[in-house]
Amino acid sequence: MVLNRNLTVVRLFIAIDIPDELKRTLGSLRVEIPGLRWVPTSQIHLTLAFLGDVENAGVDQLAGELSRIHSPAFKLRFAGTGCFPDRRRPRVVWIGLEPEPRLRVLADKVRAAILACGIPLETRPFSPHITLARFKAAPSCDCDDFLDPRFLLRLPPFSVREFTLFQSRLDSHGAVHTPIKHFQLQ
Ligand code: 2AM
Repeated sequence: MVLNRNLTVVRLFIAIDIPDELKRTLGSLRVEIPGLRWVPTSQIHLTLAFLGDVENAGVDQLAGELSRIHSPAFKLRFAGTGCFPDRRRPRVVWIGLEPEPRLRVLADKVRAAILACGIPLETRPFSPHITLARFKAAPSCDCDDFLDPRFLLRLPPFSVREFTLFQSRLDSHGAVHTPIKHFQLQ
C-alpha cells in the first residue's frame, strides 16, 4: 500500500481507473474554453464513492473490507454528455455511461464496505459519470456550446477488471491522486 503515513488523516475516494488509451482519446477531444479547467488526462476516473478525510488508522480496515468484495468484471459503454447542476448552468462537464447493473451493484458493495468501517458517506445517490472538466464560475454559455455528441462515436467500450482506493492530496495546483491499493474483480 502506498500511503503517506506522516498524515493523521488522508483524503480518500474509490474509483474505477479507465484505460490509458481511452484517457488519451478523451484528452485529444478537448477544446480550450475560457474558465474551463480540464481534468488532467492521467486523472480521469469514474468515482464509486468519495470519503473525504479518513483517520490514517482506519485505512487498513477499509482496505480489508474492500478486498472482501466479490463482483464480476464487466464492460462499460459511453452514453451522452451533460453538466452538473444542469446544462444551462454548467459547473461540472461529464460523460455518462449506459446503465450497467453490475456497476451499480459494485458501487453498493463499496458503500457497504465503507459504512462497515464506521466511515460516514454522503447521502447523494450514486450517479455514474466521468468528470471531464470543471468551471470555476458558471459561464454564460450553454453546455451544448462545447459538448459535441459526435465525439462519443470515437469512444469504444472498456472493460472494468478492478477498482482502486485513491488518496487525493490538495495542493496549490489542484488535486494529486495517488493509488493506494487496487482490488480485482472476478
Ligand atoms: P467526480 O468528479 O466523478 O464527481 C476525487 O476528489 C473525486 O471524488 C472527484 O473527482 C469527484 O468525482 C468525487 N467527489 C465527490 N464528492 C466530492 C467532494 N465533496 N469533494 C471532492 N470530490 C468529490
